[in-house]
Amino acid sequence: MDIKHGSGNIEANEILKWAYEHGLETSFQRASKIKQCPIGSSGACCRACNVGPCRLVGKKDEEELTGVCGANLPTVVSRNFLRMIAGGTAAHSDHARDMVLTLLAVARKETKDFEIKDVKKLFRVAGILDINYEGRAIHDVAHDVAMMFLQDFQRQNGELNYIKRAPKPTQERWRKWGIIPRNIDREVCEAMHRTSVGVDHEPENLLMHGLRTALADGWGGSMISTDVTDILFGTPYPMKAEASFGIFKEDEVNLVVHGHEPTLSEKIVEVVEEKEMIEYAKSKGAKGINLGGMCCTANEILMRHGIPTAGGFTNQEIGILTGIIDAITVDVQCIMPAIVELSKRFHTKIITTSAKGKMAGAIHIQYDEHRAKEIARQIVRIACDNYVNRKTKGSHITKKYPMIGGFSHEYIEYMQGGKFRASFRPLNDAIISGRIRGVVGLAGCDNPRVQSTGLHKHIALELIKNDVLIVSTGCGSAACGTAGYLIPEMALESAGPGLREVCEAIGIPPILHLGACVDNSRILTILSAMAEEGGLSNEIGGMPGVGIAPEWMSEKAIAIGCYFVASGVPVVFGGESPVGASKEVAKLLTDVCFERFKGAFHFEPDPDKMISLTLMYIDMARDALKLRRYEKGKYATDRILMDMAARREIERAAKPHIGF
Ligand code: BF8
Repeated sequence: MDIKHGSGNIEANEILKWAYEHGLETSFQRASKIKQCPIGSSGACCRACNVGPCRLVGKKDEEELTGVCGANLPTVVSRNFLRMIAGGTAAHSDHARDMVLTLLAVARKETKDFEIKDVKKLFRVAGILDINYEGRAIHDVAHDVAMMFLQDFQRQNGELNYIKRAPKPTQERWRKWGIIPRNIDREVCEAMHRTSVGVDHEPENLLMHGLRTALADGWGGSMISTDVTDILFGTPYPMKAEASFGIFKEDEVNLVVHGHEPTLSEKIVEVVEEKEMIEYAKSKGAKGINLGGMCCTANEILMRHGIPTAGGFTNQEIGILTGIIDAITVDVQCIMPAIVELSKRFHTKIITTSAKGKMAGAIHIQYDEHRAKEIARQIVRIACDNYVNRKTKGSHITKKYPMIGGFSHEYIEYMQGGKFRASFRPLNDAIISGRIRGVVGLAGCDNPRVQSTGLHKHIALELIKNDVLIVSTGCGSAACGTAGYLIPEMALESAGPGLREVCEAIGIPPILHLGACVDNSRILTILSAMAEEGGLSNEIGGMPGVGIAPEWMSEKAIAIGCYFVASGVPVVFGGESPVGASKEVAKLLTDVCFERFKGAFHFEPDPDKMISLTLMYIDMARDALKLRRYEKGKYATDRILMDMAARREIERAAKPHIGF
């Protein structure tokens, strides 16, 4: 299949081929028809006021290329980038706010539909927040935790609650450069203010506020969301599930939950098990109710209940093309409006549930945490009623892959020493000895402009071959799951000898599914625990770890990339660079960020160069920490399929960073 019309997933490609033959369009065809605007995609289009838009192109030096008001190219590029960070931070953090409000409703006993499932986690979080929990009623502690989290959306000065979870040297860097967030809403609001016409014109000043805003996401919105979700629904531990389009069943009602906030989907998981609901499905001629997930909602319910996933962002239309999804319920983020039109060619009902996210042509059922179960039942009944309307033949295929998901911070700690000796010592030791060369967070979206999910697969395979342990989140996890990579056998088949030994000893896959996109915050706390454990870097910066988002498309991915960079993790993103128009801004994001925080933000479209850059950062960190660099008497990097010219080019590009 043509790379422009295909996914990197075999089953998805089969369905796409069928759709192509039947004249049905998806994001893959639209991406090949609609060319990216080269000016906008490189950050050079200024839309800050109605004098423009001004397109800053031409042969002059970048400082001399200006819009009508005189804003030059580096200013415009950094303003556009800051707006992306603000958008991503707002999305994760508004999700977090809803989670906290649900926790508050539970604490105040305003809803009977939710409870505190993980009291241990509640007490752990209370302890971090310096809230006394011993001998107190659970609901009182939950109330104090929720109120403390709400402060992160309110206080005008001071620091976010969770800043203290970072290693002290990391915090010191943030204080030195003035990027500690005060409250999430303030940083997002200020980002919008600074980037409105005629305010902040200094690229460095704009980008430092960008990092502050991003930290409000990573150590604020995303981390709060992860913790509150664990408190309400349980901290994940490894759970068997299945992935790909074969999860849908011909003879059952197929209902898909898609989006991000896990409150309603948790209730749907419960009600599909109710006898009354199953009888209702049977009354419509189905054998039962089959629940599946998509995007990050899928990750949330997969890692807590083993609910199967149909995949990530680009799979939402392909799911409809199977012809056997009876209803898809969506809430917020990463929902393609195209699914409404496509669903009309089949019988699939699209149900929106958030006042923040409606679509013309969809059914809207307003979610309310105070009557969540009742709403969940209403949605399940719609799916059951629609089962009888399956007429149009789709392209259902039955292949699915087993997978394991749900490696939380707490479980990773537990798996390294059991209940009484849980620690990060074995992981640190494996890195020190060189059995594990480094750790990569494989995150971010899948993207129809590249061979969607194909880059995740390629990069994941090459890295585990090179003894790099992968932790995956979001659609990165979905891509690995639908490729059949999230099983322990992958270690035997594809991992390098050191990584294989570690995986076999613990009984884990070489790619650990950590959850949804907000769960990238779990990577931050894991890195902080590794720093505290000792033997590696005493801060997050300087660890042999890198973040990769090969197919990113969302502003949320940019916010995640930036909070990793500010926390000290080098990051490599694929695709076009949103700051590609300005060398000055690109330099600020690489050299300057590295100097200040030990993180750097690279955009590199070539997948093999992405891998080389990643291994180079890992090996540089290993060298600086004086860890073993050789594997069986040769440089581990020799395994990468790159010619010397390409290697020299990357080393030259990274030269200013060498010497930590
Ligand atoms: O938050 S990885 S496409 S689904 S933005 Fe969206 Fe990207 Fe997927 Fe979850 Ni994250």
